[in-house]
Amino acid sequence: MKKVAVIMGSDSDLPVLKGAFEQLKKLEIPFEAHVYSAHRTPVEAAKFASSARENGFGVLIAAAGKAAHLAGALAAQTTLPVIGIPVKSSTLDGLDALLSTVQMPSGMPVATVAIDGAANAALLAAQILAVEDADLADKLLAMRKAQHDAVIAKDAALKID
Ligand code: RP5
Repeated sequence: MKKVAVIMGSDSDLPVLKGAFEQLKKLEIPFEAHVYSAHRTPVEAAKFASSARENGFGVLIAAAGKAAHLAGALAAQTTLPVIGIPVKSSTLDGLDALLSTVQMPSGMPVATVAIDGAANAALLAAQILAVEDADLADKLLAMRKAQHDAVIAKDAALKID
C-alpha cells in the first residue's frame, strides 16, 4: 500500500494531528510524519514533496496555521493529491489558515478540510488510496456502518424531559 505523508508546519501543530494519526492507525495505513515549514524550511519542504512519489507516498496531508502556505507549497512540487488542514493557531481562530489553504490558484489544487479537521483529512487520504485498494475500501465501509449504527442507537436512546 502507498504511504501517507503527514507534514506539519511546526511541532506546535502536533496536538491537532492526533485525530489523523488515530484514523490512519485504525485503518492500518502506513504513514510518516514530519515537520517542514513553507517559510522556515522551504528547501526541505520542496525536496520532500518533489521526491514523495518515488519514495512510495500516495497522498500528502499538510497542516499549518496562520499564513498557512504549506499545503500549497507542497502541491506546487508534486502531482500527488495534497490535503490541507488549516490549523487554529492564532488570534484569527484559524480563518487566516483556512483562507490561505483553500484559496489556491487554478491549476494547483489543494483539497482543504475544516479548521483542525485532522480526522477527515486522514479519512479522505484513505478514500483516495481505497480507489485502488478493495481491502481498504471494505474497512472504510465498516467504519461508515459503525458510525451509522451509533447514530441509530443514539436516536433510540433519545429522551426529552
Ligand atoms: C505555522 O505557524 C505553523 O504551522 C503553526 O501553526 C504556526 C505557529 O508556529 P510556531 O510559531 O508555533 O512554530 O507556520
